[in-house]
Amino acid sequence: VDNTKRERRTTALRRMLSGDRPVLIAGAHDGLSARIVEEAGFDGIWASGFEISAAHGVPDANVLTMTETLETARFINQASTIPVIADCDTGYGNAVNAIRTVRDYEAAGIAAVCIEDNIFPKRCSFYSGVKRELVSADEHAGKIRACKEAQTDPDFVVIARTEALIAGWGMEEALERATAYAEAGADMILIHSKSKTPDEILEFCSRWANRLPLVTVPTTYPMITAKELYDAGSRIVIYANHGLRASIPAMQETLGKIRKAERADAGDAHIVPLTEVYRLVGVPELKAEEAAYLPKGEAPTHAVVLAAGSHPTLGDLVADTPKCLLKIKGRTILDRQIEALSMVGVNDVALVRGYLKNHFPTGAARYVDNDDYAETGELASLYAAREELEGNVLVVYGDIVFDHTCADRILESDRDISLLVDRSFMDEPAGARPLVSAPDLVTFKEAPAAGRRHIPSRAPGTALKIGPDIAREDAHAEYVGMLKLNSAGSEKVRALLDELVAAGWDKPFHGAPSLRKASLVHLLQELIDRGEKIATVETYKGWLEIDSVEDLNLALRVLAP
Ligand code: SPV
Ligand code: MG
Repeated sequence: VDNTKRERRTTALRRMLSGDRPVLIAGAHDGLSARIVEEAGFDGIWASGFEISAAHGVPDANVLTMTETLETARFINQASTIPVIADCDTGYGNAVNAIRTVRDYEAAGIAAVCIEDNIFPKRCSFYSGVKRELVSADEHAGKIRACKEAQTDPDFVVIARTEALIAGWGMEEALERATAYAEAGADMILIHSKSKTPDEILEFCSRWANRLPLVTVPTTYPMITAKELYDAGSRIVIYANHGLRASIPAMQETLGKIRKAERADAGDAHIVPLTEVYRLVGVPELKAEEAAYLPKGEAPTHAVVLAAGSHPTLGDLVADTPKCLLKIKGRTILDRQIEALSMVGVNDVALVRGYLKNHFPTGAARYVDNDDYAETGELASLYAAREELEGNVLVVYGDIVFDHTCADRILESDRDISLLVDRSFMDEPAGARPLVSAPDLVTFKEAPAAGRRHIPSRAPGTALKIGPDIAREDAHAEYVGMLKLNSAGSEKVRALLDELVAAGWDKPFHGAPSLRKASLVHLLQELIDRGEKIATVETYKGWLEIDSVEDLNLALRVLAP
C-alpha cells in the first residue's frame, strides 16, 4: 500500500456525504471493535463516548478526560482505514477547551468531531433522574464557530449536536438551536431524541427542510430504516452502541459457563479460535514486517532436547530415572544442558520425553510426549516435536553434557542445516575408549588436513556421510549430537518428516528396519542423499555423552559441581 497516495479520511467522509445513500456508521470503543465495525462493512466509525466510557467501566458523564478519550480514538483510528467520527461530548469545557479538542483530534487523523450543547460535565442522553442542563444557544454557537476556525484541513467535519429534545425543551427550541449552530458554521446538525418512536425525529426533519445535512442516532427508535431516515434528511445514521451491547451477553454467558464447570472448554461453543484474534489484530502483518525489516539471523534460537528413550545400557542407574535426569555432582544432565543453553541465549527449551515421563520436574522445560518411545527412535521423537521446527532451532540429544562454547560455535552458523562435529576422536588410538555402541561418525566432502596440531576451522565443511556404520578410517569427525536449523532448515526438515511419515512408518529407512525405529542420523543421511548441503561446524572436545557407567565415571572426574 502506498500510504502517500491514500485519500485522507476527511476527504473520504466528504465524498461519502455527497453520495446518494445514507452514510452508515457504527460505534466502537477500542481498536478491536473498530476493526470489527470496518469488516462488517460500515462506512465509518463512531468513537462513542458511551461505549468508550463503558469499556473503561465508568458512566458516560465526562468521567474520562479528553486525553483518555482521544487516546482511545487514536487506537480506533489506527486500527481502521475508514473515517472516524469522534464523539467529543461538550468539547471538554467551553470554547477555549473545544479549540484544543479540535486541534488534537484533527492532528490524530480523526475525520469529524461531534460537539453537543450539554453543560460540562455532560450526562448521557439516556440516563434518567440525572440533572440535565444545556448551555445557552449563544454559547454553543460560539463554541461551534471556534471549532470551525480551529480546524486546518478544509475537509474536517464539525457536527453540532443539540440535546434540546432530550432535555425536554421542545421542538421549537431544537429548531432554534439547530439554526443558530448552522449559522455559526456547523457542517452538520446531530438531532438527538430519546423518544420510543421516530415521530419526533421525523417531525424535526420535515420542519428543518434540509437546511443543513442531519445526523441521527436511532437507539431508542430502532425500528426505522436508514433509508427512511435518509429520505427524511439524515445523511448520516449512527448505530451508536450495538457492538458493545452485543459483547456483554457473550462474555457473561461464556464466563458464567466456565466458572460453573471449572473447565475452559465449557465455553468453547461461544468463542472464536485464537487464530481469529490473531487475524483481527494483524499477526500475519506482524510476521511480514519482521521478515522485511528485522535483521536476519537475530531471531532467537530455541532448543528441542530429545530425551524419550529408556537407555538400558545404563542398567539399574536408569531403573527409576530417565537418563537426562541422572545427577552428576548434584546436578542433572538436563540442568547442565539448560544452564549451558541459557549462557548462549537459548532460553526456550522443549523436551521430548517418553520413558518415565512423569519424573520430569514441572517447569524445567516445555514438554512434548513421545508415548511410543519403546517402539520408536529419535526420528519419531523429532516428529512428535514437529511444531517446534520453526525458525532457529537447536536439536540436542538428551544425554550429552556440553560446555556452552560448543553451543556458541554452532549458533554462529548461518547455514540452513548445521551439525556440530568433533575431530578429537580421530586423534585417539582405536579402542582407547570403551564404547557400548558405535559412535556416529561423519565423513566430510573434502578431507581436512591431518596432523598433530589442529585448530577447528571457522568455515564449515560439508557432510558427505553420517552414521554409526562408517569405518573409522573413512571418517573425519564424530557427530556431537547437536544440530542447528535456521528457518529454511526447519522447514526442510519438517517437510521431509511429513513426506516420510505420509509414506508409512513401517518401511525400512537407511540402516533402520523401519522409519519408526530410525534415528536422527538416518534422517540427516536422507537429506544429504537428496542433495542438501549439511554444514559441519567443528569443535574440539568440550562435551561428553553419557552412554555407560564408564561415561558417568568420566563425567564425575571432569565436570565441576
Ligand atoms: C454516544 O454513543 O456516546 C452518543 C450517542 O453520544 S448516545 O449514547 O445515543 O447519546
Ligand atoms: Mg456520547
